[in-house]
Amino acid sequence: MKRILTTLLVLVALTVTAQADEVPLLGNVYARQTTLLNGDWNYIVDVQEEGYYDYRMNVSRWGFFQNAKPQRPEDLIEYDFDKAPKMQIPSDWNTKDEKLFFYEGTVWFYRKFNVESSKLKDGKKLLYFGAVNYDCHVYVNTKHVAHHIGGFTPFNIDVTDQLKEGENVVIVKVDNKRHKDNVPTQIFDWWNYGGITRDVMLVSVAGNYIENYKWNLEKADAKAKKRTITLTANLNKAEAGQQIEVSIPELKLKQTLTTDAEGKVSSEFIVQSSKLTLWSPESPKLYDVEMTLNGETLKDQVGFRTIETRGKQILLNGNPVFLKGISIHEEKVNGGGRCNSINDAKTLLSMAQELGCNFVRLAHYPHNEYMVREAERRGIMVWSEIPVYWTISWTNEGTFNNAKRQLTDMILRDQNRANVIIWSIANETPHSNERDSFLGRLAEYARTLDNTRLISMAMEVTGQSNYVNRLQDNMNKYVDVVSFNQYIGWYRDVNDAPKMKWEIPYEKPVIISEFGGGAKYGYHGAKNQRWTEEFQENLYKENTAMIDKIDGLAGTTPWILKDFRSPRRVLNGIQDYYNMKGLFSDKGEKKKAFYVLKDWYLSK
Ligand code: GCB
Repeated sequence: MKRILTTLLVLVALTVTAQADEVPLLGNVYARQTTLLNGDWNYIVDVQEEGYYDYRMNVSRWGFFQNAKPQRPEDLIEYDFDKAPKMQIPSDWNTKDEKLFFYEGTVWFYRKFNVESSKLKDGKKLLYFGAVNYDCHVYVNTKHVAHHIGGFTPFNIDVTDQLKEGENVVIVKVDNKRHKDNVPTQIFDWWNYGGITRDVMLVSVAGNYIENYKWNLEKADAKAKKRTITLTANLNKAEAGQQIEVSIPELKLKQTLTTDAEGKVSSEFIVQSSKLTLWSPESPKLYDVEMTLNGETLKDQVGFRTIETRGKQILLNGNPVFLKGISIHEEKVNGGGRCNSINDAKTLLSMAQELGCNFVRLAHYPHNEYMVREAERRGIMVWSEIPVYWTISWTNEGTFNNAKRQLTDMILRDQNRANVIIWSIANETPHSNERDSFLGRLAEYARTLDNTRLISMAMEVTGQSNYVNRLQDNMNKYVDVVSFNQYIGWYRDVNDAPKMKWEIPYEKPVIISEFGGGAKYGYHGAKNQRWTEEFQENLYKENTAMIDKIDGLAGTTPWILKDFRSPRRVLNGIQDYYNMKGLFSDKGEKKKAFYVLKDWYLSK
């Protein structure tokens, strides 16, 4: 009893004195001083969440996060992290433990790490998670430090006061159960990979640090002799009078900026047009940029380009560009599993480049930062998207806030990537006033965060009669680019693509954000035989010919680069829980349709 009391007192004292909070997202985390906490973590599968709720379903004070150990022989403690199996983090449990292949529920993760006393003296320590799918509670040395929802965006927690010299323990309860009010909602056509799916890091920052910043090249007339680069940046604190030295050495630009009362700076840099190499797929030029605060320098590599629309055209650096794209899920080749490394990014992007792409749609959620940065280095433009997918709970304010938070963190993480040209706010959502209001607010909010990029969403074809397809969507006024998915030749109108006409009554560029059909690699037959490579090949021939005639076509991202796992795809012998619409098989073999799209892109 005495011991319990003492523990309680200590707990109370800790809650009073030590603060731990999720803090606004750090930009450019990989350039900071970090210690990776990847590697082996112990895990406990907790089907009934007994590590969190007591047997009356109240949140238990004695949950697994206490990391309790028997102190006396007679003590009863029915879990032991140190004896639990290990899993390599980052990863997804579905492909790491075969018993968990279909599992959707709670898994606890645990690891110890050491902190040297010298490291605790100055500054702050932030615990950074690249992504955890979907809902997680984080505990440091038994203290609850964060509850985060949303499976594809990063978050960071100030754990400075929780850490101690020597051994520290972090425990994460991860729950990927589907819920109607979540984003995404209960149903979606991809594998619900659970776990700590991206890098985990302990980040050391000074007490005052540059939290985030945004570089941008102002639009200008093609003949402009000078160009303006803008920078805004903010500290973690609203502190005036702090000096930030900023430079782009290659352009010989240098300024010392002083923070205002909100801890912000903003400035303009004027550069001769002839000296500036713009970022483009042909020349993905990145400049080193440096920002120094109190002797500590934060470096990044930033590209300068403009993206805008003019009538039905998309203009990159003032010139019309055709987006030769492909949709991609964040899934590894050869058996699936979440991508989480630079090598995974290289594999998928090389496949896209073999196809002749200059553009990728990173569907249906923000992909990891390696992917976006690797695409930027290779000159591949990006459509980045949040998982507002299908039947979202449009009237639920919590759902809206969740979507808004995911949108915010997607933008805050990638706002300096020159290759990201489109923020997409939704995919194939059913029309209603409630949905228009939800998405309208989201689009307007996205513009307040970033008015330098294009906003779009994947719409659907609404009406057709006598082979005339019509796109009508009240969201047309909110988007810069009208994008829609269509499955002529697969879900509808097999053989009729050649007869189809399109009416898109908006003076905006058009992207066909999806088309395609399934085929099993190596399965051959007549072109009207479903699932054969020939069927898919013919579908691609007919679809590319059809969409070529669409007025204002500015690009396309067919569905999809490679076959991917989906629990909705149950046809034995053909699908076996894979969506087979890939141009590559899961093993990376090219199907016949690959060459059709490649040739079409070559002609563009
Ligand atoms: C769609 C969805 C995508 C699906 C695809 C399909 O329209 O946007 O997530 O996977 O169709 O294969 O049916």
